[in-house]
Amino acid sequence: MAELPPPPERRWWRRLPGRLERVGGLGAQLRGRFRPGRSLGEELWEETLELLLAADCGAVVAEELVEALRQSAARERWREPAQLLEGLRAEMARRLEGRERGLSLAGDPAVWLVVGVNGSGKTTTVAKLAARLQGQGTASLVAAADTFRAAAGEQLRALLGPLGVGLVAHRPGADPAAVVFDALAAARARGCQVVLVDTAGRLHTKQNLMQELGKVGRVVGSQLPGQPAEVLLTLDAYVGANALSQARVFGEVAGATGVVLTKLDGSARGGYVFQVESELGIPVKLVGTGEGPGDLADFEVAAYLDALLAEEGAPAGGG
Ligand SMILES: Nc1nc2c(ncn2[C@@H]2O[C@H](COP(=O)(O)OP(=O)(O)OP(=O)(O)O)[C@@H](O)[C@H]2O)c(=O)[nH]1
Ligand SMILES: [Mg+2]
Repeated sequence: MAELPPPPERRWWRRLPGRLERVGGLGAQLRGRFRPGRSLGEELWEETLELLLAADCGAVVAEELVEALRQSAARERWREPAQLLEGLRAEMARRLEGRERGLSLAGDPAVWLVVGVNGSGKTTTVAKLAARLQGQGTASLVAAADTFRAAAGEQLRALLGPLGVGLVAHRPGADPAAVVFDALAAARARGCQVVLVDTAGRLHTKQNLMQELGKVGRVVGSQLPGQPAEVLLTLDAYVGANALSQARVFGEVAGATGVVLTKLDGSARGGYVFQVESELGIPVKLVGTGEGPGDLADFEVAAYLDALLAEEGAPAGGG
């Protein structure tokens, strides 16, 4: 019997010891600036803006947050800088809350497409999702639709083998749409509830990308109206802002419904979630915190803001 991954820990940042210094750093630094007795003036707004920029919130979001804070301070007649931290948290929460972050299981089966630039963590995420679904007692099947990279099928076989999750793969160079077609038929025959589709990241041109993803999407839609239920865009947190424009192309072409922020364990981009959501307009649904099958967690707004604005480092205790 395959060994199941450990249950995902609710508070994902606690699995990143020493990695999210800047996450904790922002809270500590804001507290340093919001000292009792300081006047709520230009200097303080400038400093707040700089800290938000340094935390990777992105210029647009950082300016909007400071502007909202400035207006709240005037409207509510705040006198004490300590009130700003509460106000900033509320503004941040307002931006992040109310977005659908759950993964849709609608469909018979539900099809989840995983797309993204090369090396961003697509194949690993597919395996993590298969492990998670299996842990929940949901049968899934994986379609190896990255036929572009010769070793992609082998990589999936190695990751899925220990889990005992089924894989549909064709020869390298085969038509990805044909792989998906076969996988859908196999999933229905076996009564699988979810089909996970791994796609290629290394495509030469946007034209090529459009054609290939378009064809995969058409096959899914014609076989199963209303599908795919999810199109998940993997985004490497480590590469930061440089990756966003490239990722946006994938997201737009594929019609992404959610972002998987991968490799968060290797980066310390505290405010990056704001930048991602504002630049891509797609909610972050999952975070990748390692290479193992269990290293995938739901993105939770309250937990994230707790960590981001914590007094120092990642908060200890609690579960
Ligand atoms: N530390 C860490 N490594 C990760 C994470 N997700 C993926 N990786 C690693 O990143 C590398 C690339 O991951 P893949 O899943 O192969 O990426 P991909 O998008 O499928 O790559 P291509 O198919 O070549 O486009 C691998 O070494 C993974 O183990 C994560 O959340 N944390
Ligand atoms: Mg891959």
